[in-house]
Parts: sequence; C-alpha cells; structure tokens
Amino acid sequence: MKDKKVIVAGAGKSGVSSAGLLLRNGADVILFDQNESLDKEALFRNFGSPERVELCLGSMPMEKIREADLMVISPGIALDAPFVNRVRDAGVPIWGEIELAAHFNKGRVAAITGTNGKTTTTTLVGEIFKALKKDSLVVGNIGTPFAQFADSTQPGQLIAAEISSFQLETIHDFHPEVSAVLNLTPDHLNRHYTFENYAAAKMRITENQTKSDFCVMNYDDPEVRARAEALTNVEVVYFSRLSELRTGVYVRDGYIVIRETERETNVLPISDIRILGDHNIENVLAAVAITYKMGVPISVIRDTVEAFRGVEHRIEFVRKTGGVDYFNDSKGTNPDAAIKAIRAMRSPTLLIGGGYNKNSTYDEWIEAFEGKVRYLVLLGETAQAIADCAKLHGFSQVVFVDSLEEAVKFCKDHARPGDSVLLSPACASWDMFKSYEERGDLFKQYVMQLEE
Ligand code: UMA
Repeated sequence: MKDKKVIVAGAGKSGVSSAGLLLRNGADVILFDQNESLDKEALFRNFGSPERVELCLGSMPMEKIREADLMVISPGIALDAPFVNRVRDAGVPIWGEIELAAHFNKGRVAAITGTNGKTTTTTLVGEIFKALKKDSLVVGNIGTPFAQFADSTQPGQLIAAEISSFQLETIHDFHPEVSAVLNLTPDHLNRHYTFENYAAAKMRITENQTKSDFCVMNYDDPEVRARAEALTNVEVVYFSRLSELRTGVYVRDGYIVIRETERETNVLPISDIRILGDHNIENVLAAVAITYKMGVPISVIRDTVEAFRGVEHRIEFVRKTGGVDYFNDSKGTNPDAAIKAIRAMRSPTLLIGGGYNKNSTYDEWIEAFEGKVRYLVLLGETAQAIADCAKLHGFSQVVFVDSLEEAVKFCKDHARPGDSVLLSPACASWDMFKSYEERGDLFKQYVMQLEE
C-alpha cells in the first residue's frame, strides 16, 4: 500500500479502522462520508499521522476519484449508491474492509456467517481459541473491525471472524481456512433486493476456499444444504441437531458426536450446555465443528463449551439461588427475540417484560408462553398494552411493578424451587434505561444481591 492513494468510504468503525491500517502501511487516505455533520476534529484524533488523511464530507468530487488507486468501502454503504457507481466506472478497484484486512492478515481465520446465531457462535469459537492460545482474536461484524488488528497478526494466530452479507459482497481473495454458514432466512432485503442475492452473498464465504479447507454447513437448513451440495471447491462438514450423519457433527442419544470415516468421538452431553434453546444447540454444534477442523483438541472444546454462558444479555444465565435459575435476556428488545427466549425455558417461568413503546404487537409472544409462564411481571411504557393483549389470549397472571428492582423482588418472593426467572422484555429499554445493556446489568446486580 506504500504511497497508494486510497479512498475510504464511510467514517464509522469499519472506515476508521481501515484508514488506520492504510496509514500504518504507508498509504495516503481520503476518508469520505456522506454525512456532512460529522465532527472533523474528533475523526482526526483517531489517526497518528493526520497529515496523510484528507477528510471529504458530503459528496465526492470527481477529481478525487481520478486520483485514487483503490476504494475501501464500509459494509453499511450499498454497492449501487451513485458515488460507488462513479468510482467503479472510473476503473478504481473496490475492496471491502474484510478484503483489506485479509490482504495484511497472517493468522488462521475461521469465518462465520448466517442469518441468526453468528454472534453467539463467533463468541464461543473465540472462547475456544483463547482457551488454546491466549493471543487469539475475535473480529468482524461482531463489533471489532478486522482491519484494527490485521497487520499485527502472526502466523498461526487463531482468529474468529463474524462476517455479514454486506462484508462478503466486497471480497475478492478473502480465504478463510474454515468457513461456516449457520442458517439462511430472508434478511436485509432492502439492500440485497432478493433472497437469492442475499444467500449468494453469504455463500461467497466459501468462494476462495480449496480442497484443503473446510466449510461447516447446517444440514437441517434446506436453504443451506441445497447450496452446500453444489459446492465442489471445498470440503463440506455438516452439523445436524436432527439427523444422524454419515460424517459430521450431530446429536445422538443426548450427546454431541463427531463422526469421521474411521472414528467417532463423543464430545459432551447436551445437558452440559448452559446456553438454552434449540437454536443454541445448533450454534454449539457449529462451534464444535469449526474449532475441531481448526485443530483444537476435543478436551479444550469440551471444557470451553461446558463453561460458556452465552453472549451477555442474550438468555444469559445469571445465578441459581433458592433453587431458582435467573436469566437475563435484556437483548430481547422485540417480540421475535423474546419468543426465542421463552421457548428456550425448560421450567415454569416468572417472566419480566415491558419497556419502551415501538408499537409492536405482542400476540405471538403471549401465544409462545404455552402454559409455561406462571407470572408475567410488567413494567414500563408498554405494561398496560401487554397486559391487555395477554387478557385477550386468556392469560391473567399479570403483575404490574414500578421498577426493575421491584420486579426482581416479586419474582424472588413468588418463585418456587425448580422455577426460572427470565428478564425478556420484548421491548427496547429507552423508557427507563439508557440501553439494553444498562437494563441487563442492573437486573444482574439485583439478582446477585438476593439473599439465599
Ligand atoms: N455512510 C455513508 N453512506 C452510506 C451509508 C453510510 O456515508 O450510504 C456512512 C455513515 O454516515 C457513517 C458510516 O458510513 O458515518 C457508517 O458505516 P457502517 O454503516 O458501515 O458502520 P460501521 O460503524 O463502520 O460498522 C460496521 C458494521 N455496520 C454495518 O454493517 C451496517 C457493523 O455491524 C460492524 O460491527 C462494524 O462495521 C465493525 O466491523 C453492525 C451491523 O448492524 C453491528 N451489521 C449488520 C447486522 O449485523 O445485521 C450487517
């Protein structure tokens, strides 16, 4: 990149990290963002050599495009945006941040994509890697740009990368050693227009892999399986929660099993997994397959899976006290997410819900209670609307509280040994809290203060 002139489009996390990497490696950067009101001084403070950065906000003059050797584009920018078309028409190559990072990376990458479960699976893969090698990294769509670290990686360093469809649209040579597609359901159609385009972008994760690489694919997902069957360039490793496989990673008699042509290994019983729900069993199966194929010993995989409590604020196990399990699902900020959480509960549940009003409908959430909810403890702006909806569905065990602390206290006083208490509001937090993180942290604090 020495002495190249590179446009970096988008001055968010991805763009700032890309610009930093380019500067460290001798390029001159034109950092472009369509938002004219960004704070220029704050942006400059990100860079050690600001004299090599030119900030361009609002629109991109044609003479800048003609000067450029390359444009590195942030994932949030659509590839058919008018300025992107002008750059392409001028013959300037366009790379995504992941492609830029891959160009500098020396480590061993396991790259994970899919519609749901990416963050949990990538986090677990990262934990397993870290249990083996402390210098392992977790990067990508999860929130830490790969470009931030790519040029300081070392041969053999293990990297778990969460990769979105947006990021995959702009790869050229990006080549993970192990890739994974967890599932495919329609998402981001405003950007990709059709499911076919979206799925094709996701499948590009395998594009540069070879026969000595692996791609881990969900056998139970018909959209993934159909596309996996068509792959000829790379070795497919299936995982399945529902079927016994000839080879792959699957569940048999309550055990996660790895079966290869010549041998079969029991990894651990499903009952030892502490993250709840069928969707999380699939995430664990994928993580087992990915890390096994990256060469991690089974004992390390087993110990880490057993200890893994999930991603913070997502059906996160907090504590058992008085025979009652407490779970924090503060990230259940919409009914869909909250449905997953209540479905994941294995025992009678005292459910804390309600919050900021996004005009959601709660019918499907209430229907998903399926006789499991003993009390619905409501707080926040939406409490009454949820209670009304519950009544329509014949559910009347509703309690109103004024604070989260009061909700936790009610649950402690009314839960029986063997019950679960779940904070899964089905609403955003902004009526009473700064963020879902603050709400979840407070919940955990109140739960930890409960006396046995
Ligand atoms: N911008 C433009 N023109 C546009 C669109 C955006 O100039 O047409 C500018 C905005 O003014 C803003 C900047 O681009 O200043 C934002 O860039 P960005 O949207 O790419 O966001 P980043 O902050 O760089 O974060 C990106 C990912 N964002 C998206 O893909 C939308 C983050 O994923 C990712 O964590 C981060 O890089 C680090 O890799 C977030 C996300 O929502 C979590 N991802 C989607 C998802 O998970 O569903 C795909």
